[in-house]
Amino acid sequence: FPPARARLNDVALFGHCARRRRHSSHKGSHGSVAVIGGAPGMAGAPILAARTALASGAGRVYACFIGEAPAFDAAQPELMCRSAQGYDFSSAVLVIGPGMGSAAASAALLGSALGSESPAVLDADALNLLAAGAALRAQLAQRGAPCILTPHPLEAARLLGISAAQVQADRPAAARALAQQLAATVILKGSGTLIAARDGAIVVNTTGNPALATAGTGDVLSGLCGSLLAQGWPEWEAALAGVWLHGMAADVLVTEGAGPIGIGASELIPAIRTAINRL
Ligand code: NPW
Ligand code: AMP
Ligand code: MG
Repeated sequence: FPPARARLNDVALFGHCARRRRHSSHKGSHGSVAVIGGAPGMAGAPILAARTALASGAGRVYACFIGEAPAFDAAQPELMCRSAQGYDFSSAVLVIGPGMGSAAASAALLGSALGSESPAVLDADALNLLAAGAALRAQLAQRGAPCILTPHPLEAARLLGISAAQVQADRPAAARALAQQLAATVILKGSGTLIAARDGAIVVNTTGNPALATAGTGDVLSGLCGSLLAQGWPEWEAALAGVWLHGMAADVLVTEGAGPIGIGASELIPAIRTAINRL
């Protein structure tokens, strides 16, 4: 883990949040995460997020599908696969949006989830549904619970009603505007990911590389941020550390010669586990 070791010093900003596990701790001590997504054809997205949540330390993880739920995840039977319809959104940190689709049923589920007081990470189609729905945005702005939004530039553009090129032309302004308008910590993804707080504070992430430019890596990030929230990290630190660890995992894989070409999002997951245990 040689380059990571030096760069882990960067993490002093939020290292106080990483606690050793108490000897007597149990699964209930480490929080629960429910990932909500998985419209037909996109079941892989919530599975990636849910597997990441487990590998980064959450005590219990549910994968909740808009489409038909698989009986279980054969590669990771620890996951609990459920239908999103009728799920009790009050009992876990929510990661909403990976592969969720934009059908009316997805919008209704997002509204129900936002109606709970659970901390939430909103990603992918949850962001697209928010962009299309003023009532959902109003519901979000009224919530008191911790909330992290993880848009890529096009998702940020949809939310702001501008083009992705305009977002990219002034990334700090776009990230700050979203954080203020939607009352959340915003992770504006892409090379040099920005993390923006409601009060205007902004941080540029130093880890990560083009190995991450492949399908599913954003779903992994949302599961990681949800897992840190579930383990008691505050919203700001969970966003900073989630982005940093996600990029660090990709950097380690490249250092080991596994990339940048051809890394799959699922390969990040064990590398994230290693990075978080080092932390
Ligand atoms: P372009 O090509 O430059 O015009 P979408 P999505 C742009 C699920 N997934 N810098 C870029 O636009 C997700 O969870 C399911 C600049 C790109 O083509 C969602 O629910 C998977 N531009 C759903 O699919 C694995 C950038 O945005 C466009 C940028 C759709 O999500 C894959 C894509 O945006 C996927 O995660 C950057 N850094 N990054 C599964 N296995 O089930 C992105 N763009 O149209 O919102 O589509 O992000 O693929
Ligand atoms: P998504 O588009 O939602 O799948 O998210 C892609 C993830 O990969 C985000 O965390 C991006 O910040 C990251 N990513 C994509 N391309 C790059 C790049 N060239 N350098 C660093 N990170 C990247
Ligand atoms: Mg995405």
